[in-house]
Amino acid sequence: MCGIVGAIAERNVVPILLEGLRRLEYRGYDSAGVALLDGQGNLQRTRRIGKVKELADALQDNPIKGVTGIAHTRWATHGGVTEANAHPHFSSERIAVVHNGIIENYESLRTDLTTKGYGFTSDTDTETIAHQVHFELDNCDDLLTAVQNAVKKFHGAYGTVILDKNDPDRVIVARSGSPLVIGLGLGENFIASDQMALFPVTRRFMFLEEGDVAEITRTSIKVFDSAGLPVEREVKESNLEHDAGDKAGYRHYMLKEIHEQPTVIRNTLSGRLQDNGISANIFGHGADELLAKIKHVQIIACGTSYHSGMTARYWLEQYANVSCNVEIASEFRYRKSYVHPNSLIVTISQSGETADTLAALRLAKEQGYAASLTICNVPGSSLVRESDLAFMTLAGAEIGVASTKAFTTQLTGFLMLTMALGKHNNMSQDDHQHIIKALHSLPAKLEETLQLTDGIKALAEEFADMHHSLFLGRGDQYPIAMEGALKLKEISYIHAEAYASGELKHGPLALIDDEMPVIVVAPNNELLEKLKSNVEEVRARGGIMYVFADKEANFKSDETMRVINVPHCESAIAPIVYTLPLQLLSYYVAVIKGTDVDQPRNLAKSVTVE
Ligand code: HGA
Repeated sequence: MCGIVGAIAERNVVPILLEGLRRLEYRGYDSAGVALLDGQGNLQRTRRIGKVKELADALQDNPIKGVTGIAHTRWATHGGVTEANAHPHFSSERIAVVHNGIIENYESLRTDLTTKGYGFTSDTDTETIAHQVHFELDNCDDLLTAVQNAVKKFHGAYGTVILDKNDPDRVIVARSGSPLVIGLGLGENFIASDQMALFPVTRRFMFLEEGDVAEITRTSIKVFDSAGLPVEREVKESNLEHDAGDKAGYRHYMLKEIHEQPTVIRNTLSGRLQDNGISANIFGHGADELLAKIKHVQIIACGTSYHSGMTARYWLEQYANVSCNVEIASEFRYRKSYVHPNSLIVTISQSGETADTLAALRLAKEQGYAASLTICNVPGSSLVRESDLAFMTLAGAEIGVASTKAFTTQLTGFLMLTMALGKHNNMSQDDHQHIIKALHSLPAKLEETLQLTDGIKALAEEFADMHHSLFLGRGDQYPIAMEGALKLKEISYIHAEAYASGELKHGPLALIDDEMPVIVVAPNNELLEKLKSNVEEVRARGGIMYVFADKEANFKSDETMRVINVPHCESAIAPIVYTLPLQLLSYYVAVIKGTDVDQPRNLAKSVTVE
């Protein structure tokens, strides 16, 4: 989503800001801009609709320089995609602001500020920040105090960086609900919405906490908490890898990431899965004692991560004998829910910054859960910092907006969590051994599954002209069907719905005709016969089916059904194995349709607004 980069230095910061924006650009955005203070107290700005390249080209044609600057990539929430709505926003050519988040009470603030004589030049909520700070500044004459006073008026979420042309030796940053990190340099300091933006200039970071306001100069950082009291925030060294520039010869990041799955799952298992199981400390210090009390699991997530939680519910109840609920974070956070005794709250997020999931975790922490655990791909992210326990998926940087390897590593983590909880809840030895064996076989099984690529490419040709599709699965393959449908929607823009196949006759059968392809995931499990009956129901109504099936399931291709045999695997890992062909199908359909696979329209990665 929105990316923020800021710098205060002695050198020209434009290259640092542009490189920072480039490093965040894979997340998807619609416009970009930069504002700079030069040594002579001049405030200048350049903004462009489109990619960072448009902004970089504009800056090359009409260079501006500065030693202090803020830059932004925007994913519009309030106000259309126009240059006037792109950040940074100004108040009277004096105050400059970039912002990630939503100021929910912007309408009343705007009315109030307009009455006070501030002229608005954009439709954004963000512009109210600039004018409110300006107004406060006129009353107190100190930028830090002005920002501290201004943020008290904001409802909603913000990560914001503010410059004052008349106070060029410092920038003020504030954070509530949206991520912001300060990067420490030598005689220069930096700000970003994600540490990755700053890796070329520093590896030392200070993560701001909720409600913090900080004053940053070239040589100092002073942080104040929400009560305005000075606080120390720890400085951490980051050893995260990030090379967004490298597609390793693949045409898209998404394809690279699909093919990386055997390796990243091997990494995720390595040192964690032993011959006789796992040690609970892979979830963090003291995990075994915390997990020993757990009798119920509440999973909270959004999008693809929600589907991994849905899958985990089948495992936790079947193998670990703990009850489990799964809920979408944006629903959970706005309703009163019942907290079961001895409940573990589990959040799932690739970025660890998903706004709704983070808000749901914060709410849950006030509700009496026994402990919190996050399954996350980014060390040091807000969810990791704010949870009691964390399982780090070692998927590496995921650049494609449509999640692939983050999903399958999350599922891998859930199988290990199933063992850790099952240990305290009478999990059978057979089930324990089955999961261990299944996990050991997983990377090789995924390598074998990727060999299906050519068959799937051919199949994708038949899909590209379709406008709708139906995905069917039963049991733990139902969430995999949901994930398959989501992938197709996200990157090929084909309408796709997923149903638990037992639901067909309760409505969706009415949709079946030869223009509605039906994709079925059918491993050889105890629900196979039931699934076969559902397939016959579709066939009887003239539907065209594409069945991903275990060879031993005995599906045969004919004029109404194309069968793609997926390698036989242990049942515990079947949801992970069957995910890959569906990812490949979406990918090749999107390539044939010519969509922007890595940055699909209207979407963004790391969903930091609610
Ligand atoms: N509300 C602001 C910023 C949006 C944002 O943070 N997107 O990720 C705007 O619409 O410009």
